[in-house]
Amino acid sequence: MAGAQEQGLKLLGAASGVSPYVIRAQMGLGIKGLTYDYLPEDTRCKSDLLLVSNPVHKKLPVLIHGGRPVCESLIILEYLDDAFPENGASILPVDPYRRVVARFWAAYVDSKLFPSCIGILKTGKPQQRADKVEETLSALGLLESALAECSKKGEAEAPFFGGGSLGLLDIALGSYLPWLEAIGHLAGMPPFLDAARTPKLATWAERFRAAEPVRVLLPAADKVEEYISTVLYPKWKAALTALATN
Ligand SMILES: N[C@@H](CCC(=O)N[C@@H](CS)C(=O)NCC(=O)O)C(=O)O
Repeated sequence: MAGAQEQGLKLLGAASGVSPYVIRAQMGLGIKGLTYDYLPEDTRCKSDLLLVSNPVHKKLPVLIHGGRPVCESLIILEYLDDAFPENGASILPVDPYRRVVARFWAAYVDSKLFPSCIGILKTGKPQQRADKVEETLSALGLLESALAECSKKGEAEAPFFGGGSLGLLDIALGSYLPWLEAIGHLAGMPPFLDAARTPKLATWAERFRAAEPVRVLLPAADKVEEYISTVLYPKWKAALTALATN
């Protein structure tokens, strides 16, 4: 489905292949049927192109369209909808109220769910860890109710947060699925999403993993576990040591 408009689409992504944010952008590009050049970055040694394209946060992903950079994964998804309205399904709902609801929960997933969940591994203190587990489960409980509400489509329940097809919130939350699995496993806990506590989310997660273009983009949980063990644990340890010595 290549067209003149998509000329020069480049995605600055992570070489690790496990970044939920980069995967979001890839899912959006897949939904829109767009072809692009993938430029893998080593986050320990950022390229000049990344630093010039995202001088504020210096983070991935960055979508470059016709030489102009678009930063932040959720903003990239919105941009793809606006820039390529004729391509594939719409990522954001068309209805203005449903759009803001999707944006609200996508922001909640980033600002509350994921920080709580990764926080479980960042602390060695049992009480702090228990608090983070509680916060994660409570956030998932709220998302379970949000799914029931968002996926209402007439009388029947639609399969995704976005209704009949994957939308912004599906991608925002779904990109973290391998991370939730990996964090739960590393913390020695039962899975966060289970049929008894969050039945709708558990069924949604199965559907999400099987959907195109998710199937080929979502990394296996053990790859994320390896990344946490070999890259993040040492990084957190170094940060704690630096804090203690300053
Ligand atoms: N809010 C950003 C988060 C992006 C983010 O954290 N990207 C990671 C991907 S690995 C990154 O670039 N990390 C490198 C760094 O923090 O220096 C988004 O949604 O795009």
